[in-house]
Amino acid sequence: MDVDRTAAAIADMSIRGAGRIARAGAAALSHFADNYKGNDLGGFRRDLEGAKATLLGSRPTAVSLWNGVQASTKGVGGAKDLGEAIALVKANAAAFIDASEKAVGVISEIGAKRICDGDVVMTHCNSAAALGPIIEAHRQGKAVRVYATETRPWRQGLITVRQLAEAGVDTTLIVDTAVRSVMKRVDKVFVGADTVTSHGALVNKIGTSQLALAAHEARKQFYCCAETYKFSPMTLFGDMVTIEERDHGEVVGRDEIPSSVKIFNPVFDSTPPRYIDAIITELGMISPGSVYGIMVGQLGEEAFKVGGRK
Ligand code: RUB
Repeated sequence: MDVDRTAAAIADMSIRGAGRIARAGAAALSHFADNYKGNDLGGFRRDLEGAKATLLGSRPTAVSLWNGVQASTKGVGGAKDLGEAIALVKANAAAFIDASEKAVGVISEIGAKRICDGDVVMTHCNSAAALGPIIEAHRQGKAVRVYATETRPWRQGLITVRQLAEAGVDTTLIVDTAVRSVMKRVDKVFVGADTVTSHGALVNKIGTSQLALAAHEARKQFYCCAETYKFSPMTLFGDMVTIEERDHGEVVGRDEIPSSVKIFNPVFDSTPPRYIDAIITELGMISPGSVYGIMVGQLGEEAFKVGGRK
């Protein structure tokens, strides 16, 4: 799909979920490179910047999209000619998509080991990375039962319960307001991530922090499943994560309530690291405090030299 259509599909959420939007962004840049009609390298680089900006303007919170776009365009500045630049974007994008898909497989294997026979797991929204371990544990023959939240207002929980049911997992749908009450029946919480900050905070679907608080209060384990391309390099340098606010029409019809009532529809929230037992990544199970070291390793020392930040 081309860049404009991909950006529109991400914005209207026909493509959603941090991993999927990152792969869609990479695929759109590959399509852009493959179909480039110009004939000079300078023009390609300029148009590529425009394509990146279009994609990044679609949704603000998931850093996975930014990391996918950066990974797909790495090295273009050093390309000798147009052909090399085009080939580079296509190869980078394909490598990113492949690594992203494999990462979910590794997270599934690692996460499944944290699920014991007979465990009851709660999950929120719809996350491929969080469902992977549950489905893998079930595939391994462990008896696992799941409580999945509805996830207002988009009701991504319905996608989750369909996927779990299709995989044969014993699944119960609950409304979001039932989280604290149901937590006493639960052993572990598994959720995904849109962004993980350098100090290990988790930015994920609105309501995630309520699950974390309820799990903490009930002394239940809380796991975040996140590929490392959901780690935000910008947060290392002090930037805040932008929490997306979406249209009030997603919450309630305007004519259903008095016109004087305002509607606030933030779609992500932040869970402090102290409520997270571990982050399950493709590099292994880590503490929230280890995120900083992994990001520094991935960025390289150059980024931290005074004036070195691009
Ligand atoms: C989706 C959401 C998911 C993460 C991780 O929000 O919060 O938990 O994106 O998903 P939305 P995955 O529906 O608003 O995009 O593990 O699939 O990347």
